[in-house]
Amino acid sequence: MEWVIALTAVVLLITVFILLSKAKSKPTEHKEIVTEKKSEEIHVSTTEEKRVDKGLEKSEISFKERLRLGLSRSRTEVWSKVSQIFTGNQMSDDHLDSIEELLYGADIGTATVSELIEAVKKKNKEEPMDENGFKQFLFTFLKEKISPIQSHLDSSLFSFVPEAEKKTKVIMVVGVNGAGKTTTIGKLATKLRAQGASVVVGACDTFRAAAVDQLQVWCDRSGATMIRAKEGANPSGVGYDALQAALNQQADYCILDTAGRLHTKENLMDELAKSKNVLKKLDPNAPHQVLLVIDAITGQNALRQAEEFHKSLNLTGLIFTKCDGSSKAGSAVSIVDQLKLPIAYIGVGETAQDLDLFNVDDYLNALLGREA
Ligand SMILES: Nc1nc2c(ncn2[C@@H]2O[C@H](COP(=O)(O)OP(=O)(O)O)[C@@H](O)[C@H]2O)c(=O)[nH]1
Ligand SMILES: [Mg+2]
Repeated sequence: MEWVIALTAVVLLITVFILLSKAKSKPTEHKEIVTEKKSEEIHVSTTEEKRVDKGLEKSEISFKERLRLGLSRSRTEVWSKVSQIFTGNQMSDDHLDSIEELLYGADIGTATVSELIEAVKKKNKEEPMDENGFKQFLFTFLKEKISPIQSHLDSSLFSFVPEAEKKTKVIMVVGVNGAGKTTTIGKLATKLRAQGASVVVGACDTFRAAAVDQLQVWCDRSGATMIRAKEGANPSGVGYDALQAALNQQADYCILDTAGRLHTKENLMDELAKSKNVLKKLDPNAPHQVLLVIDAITGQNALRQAEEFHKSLNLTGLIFTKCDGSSKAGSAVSIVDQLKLPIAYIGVGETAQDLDLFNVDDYLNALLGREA
C-alpha cells in the first residue's frame, strides 16, 4: 500500500513539473510574436498576419500585400465603415446621408462626392442595393473615373525594355518640400537598375547639401551615376550637365531631382520652368515626363498645388507618396479625375520595394478591402 502512495506522489510531482515548465515557455513564445507584429502596421489582413507570424522577412512581401498593408489606415478609418452603415438592410435615405458623410471623410472631393451620390440614388431606384451591391457599385464607379486617364500612362516609366536605338528618357520630378521627391527617385533608380537599365540622376536640389548626400546613398547602392554640383550652384546648370552626361553615356534614363518649392512662389516656379526648358537645347523632346510628387496626407489641397505646377510645367503625371501614413489615400481618385493626369507610381513606405506602378484594380481592392 505504501509503495502505491509513493508511486502516485512521484507521478504527481512529475506532472506538476511538466506543467510548470510548459507554462514558463508559453509567454516567451507569445511575446516574440507580439513584438514582431508591433513593428508592422497595426491593422493587417489575415494573409499578411499569417506571413508575419511565419516570420517572413518584410522584403519577401509582394507589392500587392505592401499596398494592402499601406492602405490599412484609409481602409479601417474610412472605407470599411460602409459595413457599419448597412447593418444588413437595403439602402434608405438615412444610408445615403451616412454614405455622403463617409465620402467626405475619405477626402475624395465635393465634385466627385456629388456625382457619386447622384449615381447611387439613380442606381438604387432601378435596383435597390444592399451592402455588397453598394460595394460593387463603388468599385465600378471609382474604377470608371480613373481608368481612362490611367490608360494614357507611358509604360516605359515603370518597365524598361531595351531598344535597338538607344534613347535617353528624361524624367523631371517636382513638388513641394518633404513630399518624397528624393526618396522616390532613389527607389525608382533602384527599380530601373534592377531591370538592367542604365540610369543617370541629376541632383538639382542644390539648396540643401543633405538632400544631395541622401540621393548619393541611393545612387551608390543601386549603381546609378549621379551628377552633382557644389551647394548653391545653378539648378538649371546641374540638370543640363546631368542630361549631357546621360547622352554621352547613352543612358536609358536621366532622372532629375529638384528643390522643393511652394506652388505660390512665382519666382521659384519660373526658375523650375527655366530648368525644364534648358534641357531642350540638348534634346528638343526633353523632359519626356514631368512628374509631380503628392504626399497623400495633402488630400484635396493637392488639387491647388497640382494646378499651379501644371500651369508652369505642363505636367505629364503624378506620384502619390506616403499612402501608408494617412487615411486619405482615397483622395487619389478625385485628384486624377479633376486634373485628368494619371498617377505613375504609388509609395507606401520608405524602402525601394515600397514603390510600384499605380494599378487601379490593386489600389481599389486594397482601399475597399475587397479580395482580388
Ligand atoms: N512612410 C513613408 N515615408 C516616405 C515615403 N516617401 C518618402 N517618405 C519619407 O518622407 C520624408 C521626406 O522625403 P524626401 O524624399 O526627402 O522629400 P523631398 O523633400 O520631396 O525630397 C523622408 O523621411 C522619407 O523617408 C512613403 O511612401 N512612405
Ligand atoms: Mg529632396
